[in-house]
Amino acid sequence: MISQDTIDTLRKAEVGARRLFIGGTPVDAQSGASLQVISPIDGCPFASIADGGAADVDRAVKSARKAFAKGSWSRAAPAFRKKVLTKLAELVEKHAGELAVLGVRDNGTEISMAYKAEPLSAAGTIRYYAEAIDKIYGEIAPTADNVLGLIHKEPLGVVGVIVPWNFPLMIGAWKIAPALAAGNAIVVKPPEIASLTLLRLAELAAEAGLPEGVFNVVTGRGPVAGEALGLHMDVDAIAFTGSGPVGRRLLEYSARSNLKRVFLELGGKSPNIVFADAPDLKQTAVVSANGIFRNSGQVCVAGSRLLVQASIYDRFMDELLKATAKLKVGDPLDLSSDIGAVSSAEQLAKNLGFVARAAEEGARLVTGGERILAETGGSYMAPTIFENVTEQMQLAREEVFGPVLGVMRFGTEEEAVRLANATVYGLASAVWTSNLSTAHRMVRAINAGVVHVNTYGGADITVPLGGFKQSGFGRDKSLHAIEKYTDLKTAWINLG
Ligand code: TXE
Repeated sequence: MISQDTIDTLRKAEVGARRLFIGGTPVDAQSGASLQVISPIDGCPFASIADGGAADVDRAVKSARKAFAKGSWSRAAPAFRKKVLTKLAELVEKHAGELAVLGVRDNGTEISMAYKAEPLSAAGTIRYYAEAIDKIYGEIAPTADNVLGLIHKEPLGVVGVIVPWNFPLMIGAWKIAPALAAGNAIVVKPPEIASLTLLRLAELAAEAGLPEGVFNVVTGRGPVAGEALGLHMDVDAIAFTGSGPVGRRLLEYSARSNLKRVFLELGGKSPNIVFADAPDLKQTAVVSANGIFRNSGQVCVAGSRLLVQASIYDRFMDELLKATAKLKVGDPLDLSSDIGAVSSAEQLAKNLGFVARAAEEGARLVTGGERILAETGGSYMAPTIFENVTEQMQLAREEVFGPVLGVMRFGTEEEAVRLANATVYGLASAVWTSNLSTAHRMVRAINAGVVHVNTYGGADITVPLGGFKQSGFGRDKSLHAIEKYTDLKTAWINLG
């Protein structure tokens, strides 16, 4: 773990004006425009990023296409690609402190979480796909004797990567690493409110020996730079994590342009289901509180709907409130903070809007519900719990993406399944029970990409992540993710 002294030194580092990264070098946006970077820690600007536009995206895509066609990455020996990506993983680890603190200044995630979840996790992801490069084989089809059917796996070409601000490095790496491992060139559009770590990652990739033009970054606004990437005629695929409305736009852009593939990881309203026979109510409460409140609830798999069996309801709520009260909200660069700042003033206002509507609709506020530490100038929110939430309420249907938990009670297993599946989402879920049969039945019955049993979150890189229903399609993580970034080519050879 990083020390408080190191954090306190790094937090003062000058960041200045950051430029786009195209063709292996920093460049200005063609318009010369820039965007201020405001830290949610204190509401103060501390850097600026280039406000990239369509011309910059075009330049980045051309640079990526040129690098792809040249073949110094796309057709390089797998051993070379493995060496470069392994070196990149090492560099990310070496600069973990710098990257973690830079990211926290940008998006407010508590450093105790960000240090592991951002640079260290990204390094692990990059190393995982680096290791995979020389272990993936093509196939020989089971044909008749007079022909040979070969199935080649080829990179797609130019892949656009659009990621959100909650964990830009971790989520970015889930897409960047397999896309690069497969031999693609990429253009990354970071989130406008948290671009700094991905810009730094591109520099480290160049230092690791990635040929110029293979990894480009265009910072800027979603509806401008993001839209230009989505509409570009020479981008072969877009890998996206973010909101449902933008996911839908990307599908439209694809239809209106070149039918590029679009992979979407969208939001969730994930149920966390506690049965009366949960192994340890106290521990279940602690993990459940962390499962919604860490990073101020800005986690795509956050357990934002808590379903508690009626017979233990009062006891469990008691434990949950105790666990929540112990979570310390504060300066995200203080190692003792369990929860940092909400990513921006806009997001905080949106969260408070959800709170007001939940109260209007008749849910009962148990704790929190307000902005705190306003004197810092930053965006901090108290962990918030509502009970008596019904499935019709906004709080049960829409993703808040903030530290707001809605609690419902259930009687039977059937009722739990019905409530769990009563949303348009299907990203994550959890079941707490000591009964193996209940656990397995629930795993089958819940419509979600992941069902945790007796834990919440924490799955490693070896397993896929992604949603059912309107939580999107296409999986990040695991060897399955590489398939998204490769195309199959058949060679049908007449042997005479
Ligand atoms: O997301 P957006 P925002 C949800 C969450 C949150 C809400 C808004 O509910 O409150 O979305 O967050 C880029 N064409 N999630 O506004 O807008 C944008 O620049 C192309 C849940 O940050 O989806 C950024 O890089 N790109 C989610 C990225 O899309 C566009 C994580 C995501 O931004 C674009 C994030 C456009 N027209 C938000 N408009 C999760 N569950 O993980 C924006 N972008």
